[in-house]
Amino acid sequence: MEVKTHFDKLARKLYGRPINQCTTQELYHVVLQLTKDAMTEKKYNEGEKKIYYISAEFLIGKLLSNNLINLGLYDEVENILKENGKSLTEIENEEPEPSLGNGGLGRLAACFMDSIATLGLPGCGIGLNYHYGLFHQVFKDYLQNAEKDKWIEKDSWLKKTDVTFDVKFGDRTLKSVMYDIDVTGYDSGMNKLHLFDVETLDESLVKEGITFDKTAIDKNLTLFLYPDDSDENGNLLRIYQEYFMVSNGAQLIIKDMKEQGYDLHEMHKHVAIQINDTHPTMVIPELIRILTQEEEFTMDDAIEVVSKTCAYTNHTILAEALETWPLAYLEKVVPVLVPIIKELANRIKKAHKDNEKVWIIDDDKRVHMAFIDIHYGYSVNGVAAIHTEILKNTELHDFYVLYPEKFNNKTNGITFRRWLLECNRPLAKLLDETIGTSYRKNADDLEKLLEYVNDEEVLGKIRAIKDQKKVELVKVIKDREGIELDPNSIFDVQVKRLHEYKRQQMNALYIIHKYLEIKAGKKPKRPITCIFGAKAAPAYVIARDIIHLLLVLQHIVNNDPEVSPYLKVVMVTNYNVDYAEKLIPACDVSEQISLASKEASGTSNMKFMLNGAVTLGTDDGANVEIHELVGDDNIYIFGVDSDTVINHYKKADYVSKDYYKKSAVIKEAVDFIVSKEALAVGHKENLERLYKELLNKDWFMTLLDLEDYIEKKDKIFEDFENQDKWKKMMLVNIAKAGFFSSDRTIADYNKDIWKLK
Ligand code: 26Q
Repeated sequence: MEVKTHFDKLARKLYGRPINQCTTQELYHVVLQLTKDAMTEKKYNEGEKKIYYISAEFLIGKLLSNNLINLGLYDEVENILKENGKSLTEIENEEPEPSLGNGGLGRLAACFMDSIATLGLPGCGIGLNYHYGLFHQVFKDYLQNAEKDKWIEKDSWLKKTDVTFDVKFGDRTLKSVMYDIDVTGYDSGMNKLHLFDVETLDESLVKEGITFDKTAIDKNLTLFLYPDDSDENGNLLRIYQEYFMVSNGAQLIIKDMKEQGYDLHEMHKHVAIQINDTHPTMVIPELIRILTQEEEFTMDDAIEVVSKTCAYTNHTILAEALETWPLAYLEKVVPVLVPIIKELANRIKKAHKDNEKVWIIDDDKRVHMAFIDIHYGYSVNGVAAIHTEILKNTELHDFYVLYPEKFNNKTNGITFRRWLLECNRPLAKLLDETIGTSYRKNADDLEKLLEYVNDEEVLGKIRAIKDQKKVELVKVIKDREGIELDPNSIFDVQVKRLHEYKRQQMNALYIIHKYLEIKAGKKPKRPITCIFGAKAAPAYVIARDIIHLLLVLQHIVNNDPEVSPYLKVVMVTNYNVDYAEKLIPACDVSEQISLASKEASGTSNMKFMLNGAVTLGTDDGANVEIHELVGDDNIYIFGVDSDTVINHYKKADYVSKDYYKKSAVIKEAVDFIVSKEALAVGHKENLERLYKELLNKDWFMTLLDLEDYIEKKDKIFEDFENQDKWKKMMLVNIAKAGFFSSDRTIADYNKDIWKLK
């Protein structure tokens, strides 16, 4: 049936009215149904071997527009709506966004789902159906508050299946329910995202904010996603969640294999399991348990086949973020796995008697989850070139010596469907008109744009699209935050989880520095708008203090009539995928300022580049590869390099106070945190704690790089005034972004690790 006819029929069927008489909310449900109907005509990808991507997080974002684009229906639906006086953008706003991820790792899993489907590879995601996701962020009294974030509605993308498994914990057995979300590929087949849930979940358990009874496991298991927070690591509930996820995953894999008539001894020929960080590590002992206890495998055979099936991705080099669980916790939650884990650990202990550093269970009886993955998996990958090198040379060096052949790099990528075609339609259209549409399937073709680096017309159009996107963002921020911005100012954006190593505090110190300069009469040539978006893990005290400082600065700067014409600060509320899609296309300067060696890859850096922002960053994570691709002239790099940082840690010789004492600029900026002006707005407790942290500890070396940062940032703002140069930088960044398509990343995973046909 023609889309238009179907659309009209659906509107009448669901609401008894033609399209032009439906409300926006009604139309959302009509378009949802229309899209779902179109998806029933798609086939699922099939093949001899399938990839199971297991992840505690899938930060999928809203799906309506994404699916319409992948199905090739977006323009048609948009036009039909327009003819009826309605707008697809308004309808998009009706869709709730699932917050099933913390940040990079979760969003990466979602981009990978899109690319696996697009490349026609048979695969699925396995995760959990958190009813309230991470949390919804609100600001009150210049502080972050966390609220539950309900996203599941009666009518949604979730499809309840009749697949169910028993999962046996130490103190109870829980029955699962499997929900599926169909993942459309761009102009290709579909795959499924399987999200497991418990039948007995009780949403009414949640009381004030995000507090709930932590002991009622059958009622709370899938209520919330855990924040990426080392302080709360000890919580048993996280282990319950992880085991529930992988036990369901393992049972599903065995069920699928049996249904296909495959021999379980040949699992590695039909299944590849990608373990997304250590969170799904227990899938290894769980599969071994099932094979030895229910399928009559010998331990040797089970270990062999599972080891040939499982591959591990590491996303962090922060030692404190690597999961190690007390054996006693595992004994309580998953006693069935403990004998297997002990057996796996004993084999390693025996084989490497003199090398305690590679033992799975340490002297404190903690189980190192990553070590299980490395010993009993066939591949270990980092997520950017420098990250993999640091893993090999430093963090996981002892393992690299044992298994050099297992280590490989897979530089992260992003799906261009969401991060270009969807969030920046005018830019996609310009590219279509200028270099043809082949870049949509073959991202490297973006390089064709380089031919236009001296073409005034194309350069002008790129600039005009950026300006249009800035105007659109100004409206969004006015509506959502009530803050008025100047679209002619420079938009400088730092959006990512709040973490000390990402150094939002360094950006804050720059703002203080600029504020003081303006107060002293030194005005920037063009107004500057500093935009932040970040959630802090609720138990991460200093991270919350940094948010507090940003909100205090927002108040002071924006309300100072001497300063606000030249400088504005906005911390957007509840930064999420939807906000990212609006912020990223509107950004001039992309802040990627982590302490060198600490950011495994970063992925927003790629999204910004693709949308024509210029990076101000350290040589860290994927910034290093961006730097290599665009060259020194099209990026602004500052700060000490990763070797220097690693050396400082080794020698423990970084003393932040030395930098504070040495530089009047640094001292002035840091002191402002506890100045009369700041304390008049903010809270003494938060501001003093942060001040002391910077002065006495500064574990992530903010003050070490601050002066260089100020200098480079002033330079990038100055260069913005040379628009002839700036427009070329924008173009080069877009043209060189092809490497960061997740289609390339997934093709690499497949070629080197999964080997699906
Ligand atoms: C661990 C234990 C208990 C509770 C939570 C966690 C936990 C949860 C989430 C630990 C870490 C995370 C998330 C990590 C993450 O997002 N890492 C980012 O991954 C991106 C994709 O590879 C990289 O680009 C980023 O550099 C990296 O920080």
